[in-house]
Amino acid sequence: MTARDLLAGFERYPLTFGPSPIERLDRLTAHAGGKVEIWAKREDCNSGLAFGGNKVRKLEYIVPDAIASGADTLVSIGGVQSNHTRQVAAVAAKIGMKCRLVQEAWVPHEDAVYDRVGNPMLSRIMGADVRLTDDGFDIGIRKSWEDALADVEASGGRPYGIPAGASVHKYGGLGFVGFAEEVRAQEAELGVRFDYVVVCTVTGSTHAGMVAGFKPDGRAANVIGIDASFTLDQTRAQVLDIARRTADLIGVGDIADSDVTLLDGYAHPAYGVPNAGTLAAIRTAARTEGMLTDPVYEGKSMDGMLDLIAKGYFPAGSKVLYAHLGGAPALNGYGYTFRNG
Ligand code: 5PA
Repeated sequence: MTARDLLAGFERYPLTFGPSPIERLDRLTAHAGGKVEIWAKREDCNSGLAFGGNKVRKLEYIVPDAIASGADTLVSIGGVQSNHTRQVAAVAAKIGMKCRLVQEAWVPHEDAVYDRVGNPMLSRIMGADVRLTDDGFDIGIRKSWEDALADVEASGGRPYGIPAGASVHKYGGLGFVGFAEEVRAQEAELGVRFDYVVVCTVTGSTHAGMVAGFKPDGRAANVIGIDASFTLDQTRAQVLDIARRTADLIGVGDIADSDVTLLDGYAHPAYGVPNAGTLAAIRTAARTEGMLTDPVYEGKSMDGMLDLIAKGYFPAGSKVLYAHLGGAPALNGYGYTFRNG
């Protein structure tokens, strides 16, 4: 089976530059002891749409359905500094739709300007109707989002709903099946084979898409999810569910519980709140590679990867591919934390 066959039956609306680059992180590799090679696949620069990120890749397979539905407004949801909602705002602008965003109070934050900078600011600039609510963190289907859909409809609009992280959407997992296909093609070009992929997991469809996409070559369980939700059981159940539905869609057979590797220990003390390990990892990646990661997601998966390397989780000689999923705009909401660098 050629890699591209997995998504042959699905329409894709191009929003990315093409395959995202893969690079070897030599200084980070040396910093981490040199026994394990660290590479990165840069979803954080996958598109010219408002800094890109993992949601742009997912939305490529959702936009055709949105257009076919006759909708005129994309309606989505996330925390105040959601990267996902910023990417939905960018995509709405790009395809000429309106955008209504619910930004829930998922994170207890310190910075007074938290809701004025970074992602919500970018979404406002792109014309989205940004509404803040007081509801707390939850990756499931939210009443505030259903209310927003009803509200758009009541005011004469034609809403198209995209749930948190575009995850619990029938096509939410397809984008990261495409990631797996790209990796296989790039491995052939580069003459390398990655033993592990490290990914930050919260609403689940990034990880789930990879599980389905790597299932045919036996690498599903080598996708190492680092939980950043701090609601591990709910996230694990959601990853499994999306992986199974996505595997069904693309016809790659059954997903076993053991195909999902989701590790605990790096999300504390709460979703969106960095711990000392998160901050150290952010500074390490920035100071060795000039690569920016954020306190909510990628800093946590970077911490997880570096800690696992230090503990000998990956056998010596392994090639580890860090999936950099974006998120740096949220750094602006953490100015106090980084006031001294
Ligand atoms: C996000 C998600 P999943 O939600 O698909 O598991 O991806 C986790 C993730 N890295 C990893 C970055 C930079 C992310 O933005 N962000 C959400 C958001 O609202 O931004 C969906 C939670």
